[in-house]
Amino acid sequence: MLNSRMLGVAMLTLAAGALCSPSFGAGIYQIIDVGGGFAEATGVNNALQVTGTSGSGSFLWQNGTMTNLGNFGMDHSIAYDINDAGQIVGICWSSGVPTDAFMWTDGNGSGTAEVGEWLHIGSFPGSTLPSARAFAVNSAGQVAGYGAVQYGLTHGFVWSDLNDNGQSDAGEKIDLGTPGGDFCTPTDINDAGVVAGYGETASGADHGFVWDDRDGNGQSDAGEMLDLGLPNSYATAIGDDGTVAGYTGVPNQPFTWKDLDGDWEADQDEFVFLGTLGGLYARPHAVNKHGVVVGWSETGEFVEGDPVAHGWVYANGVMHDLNDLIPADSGWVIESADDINDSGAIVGYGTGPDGQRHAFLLVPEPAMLLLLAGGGVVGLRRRR
Ligand SMILES: [Ca+2]
Ligand SMILES: [Ca+2]
Ligand SMILES: [Ca+2]
Ligand SMILES: [Ca+2]
Repeated sequence: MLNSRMLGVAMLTLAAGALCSPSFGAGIYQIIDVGGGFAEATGVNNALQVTGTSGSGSFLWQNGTMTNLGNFGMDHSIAYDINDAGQIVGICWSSGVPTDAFMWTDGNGSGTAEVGEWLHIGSFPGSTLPSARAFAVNSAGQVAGYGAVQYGLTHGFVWSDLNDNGQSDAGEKIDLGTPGGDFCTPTDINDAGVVAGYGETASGADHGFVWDDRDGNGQSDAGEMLDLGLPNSYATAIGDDGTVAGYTGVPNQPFTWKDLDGDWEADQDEFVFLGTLGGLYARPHAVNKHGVVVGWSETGEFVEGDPVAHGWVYANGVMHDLNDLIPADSGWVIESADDINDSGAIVGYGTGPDGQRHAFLLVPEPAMLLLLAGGGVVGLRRRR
């Protein structure tokens, strides 16, 4: 006889089996080809607009169509992020011109980039090396990046168009400085304006950090940049729930951290180490408001001496190889997951059925939504 507990286990096993069985649509993510041309998708927002870069420049993908946005007044560009308003940020450059950070806003709603719709953020007033980079934009239009102050010294910044004139003006950057050394690289900013990143400490080590304008004065003050304390570490993403994702370099360990006790200190028991897909190296790239993380990992396998890498999603304490969660006959190999939105849609790049690099969008089946929201499905079984 099954007792009630055993029955519960049996039912959960059934639920887990249903998620992975061929009868369940042969996978729990639908995979959409965003485009080829050596494309990589780096950002997806809650409206399922996707940005990234292909051989011909930055792109916006929406409603099944990839549109080339060009390079925002320069010869080359890389798009890194898109917010819920469809604003895209990244970097652009031409030979002989310092790399600059751009933000594009589709002012006329055409879905294409016209002159006057992009701005270059630039470095700090008085910088002797006017180069800047932007890596993330939140729903309020706050951009996280860094600017060169002089050769060999970069400061992190949070920029926003405070006077709403469509240009970057003096006084619109919060200068985050550095963690004590010569560089600071903010990598992400959440909708509360909290920044994750990494930089050099006074002793010359690389440390992951979190920055928050805790007193709300629009400036970076003492105590507002929190060193995560892990040696040789890099924070790469922050979710709207405050979950920070990052990794340590040697030995490589991807992690999450969240200030569970709210004391603005990185306590040891607040770190979760995520492991890898079996290889030596893994990196998280994004985390959504539910604390679900996506990234890249070596699998431990090698092809012609080169390590094989797959994209993954980490939810409810388990790192899943995304290749186990798509239809088995899709013809795709998912090599990296670069962003995830709040409903669990994931973008990145992989090898498509034609053997070329393509950008992809994974849209979760309803059961996956339930899992990612922590809504009662506890057992998601690996198929191998
Ligand atoms: Ca336009
Ligand atoms: Ca302005
Ligand atoms: Ca402050
Ligand atoms: Ca704490």
